[in-house]
Amino acid sequence: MELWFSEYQTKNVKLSFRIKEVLYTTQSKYQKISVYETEDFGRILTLDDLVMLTTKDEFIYHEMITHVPMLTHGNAVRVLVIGGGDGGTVRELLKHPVEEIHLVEIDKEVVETSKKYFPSVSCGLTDPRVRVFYEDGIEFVKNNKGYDIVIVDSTDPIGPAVGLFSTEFYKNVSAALNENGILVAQTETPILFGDLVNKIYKDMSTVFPYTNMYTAVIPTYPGAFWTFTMGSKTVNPLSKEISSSLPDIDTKYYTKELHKSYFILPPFVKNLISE
Ligand code: AG3
Repeated sequence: MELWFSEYQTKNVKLSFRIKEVLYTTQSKYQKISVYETEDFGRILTLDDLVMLTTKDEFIYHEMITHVPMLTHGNAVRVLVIGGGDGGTVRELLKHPVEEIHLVEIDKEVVETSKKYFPSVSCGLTDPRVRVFYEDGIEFVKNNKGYDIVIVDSTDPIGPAVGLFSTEFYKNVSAALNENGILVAQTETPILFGDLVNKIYKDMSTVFPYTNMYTAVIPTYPGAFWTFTMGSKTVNPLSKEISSSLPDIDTKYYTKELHKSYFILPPFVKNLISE
């Protein structure tokens, strides 16, 4: 018998993986968490039946959400990650000379699942520079400040993540950031959710004088083409040179040579966010 996992990316579009085995599934306080062993994409982690990562292509998302803001900033030492309980973003952050990483994940079971089933992703979570808080990131940013970078490594804007896409949240993040700090958030796909991408960009622009979108190809996310949006009070990523003295980082997708070009948007995306 053939076993398949499908994500309904919209009501009318599914992405399906033939699976060898269902390794784990549970209902946590917040969501359904599942782990599948697939034929072609390695292991996949889903939350409420939406693909969060596959071991085959997770490096693209985690490198791009981390190294683009880190290299733009140039000397970030204190970083906050909201969501990201799988640990992929933390693993990438640890390739930089950071002093302190706070990871705020609402669902402890996501962290535990990743530690058990995704050692290559969660490996940085036990590093002494990392502190994990099992709290709601929306509340956490109101009470914790002084970050160089805030990374919102969230799920889609449904359920508990809705508030992570609100203007009020962006304002609180702005207050939690140092003067030359940078917010970066995963901001969905312009292929299938154009209106949403437009709205997120607009909302971020009302809070941050510099709001810049960049993109990456992520085969297993809806539309296979994804956006990230960076906001800052003082840093314009387009005019900032990437210092050649920064250490080389071990990456498979991100490269310093392409850094600035990631912000050059295809005309359909540029038009979408200027509408
Ligand atoms: N990032 C999940 C992005 C949203 C994917 N959406 C979807 N499959 N419908 C968080 C997980 C990686 N740390």
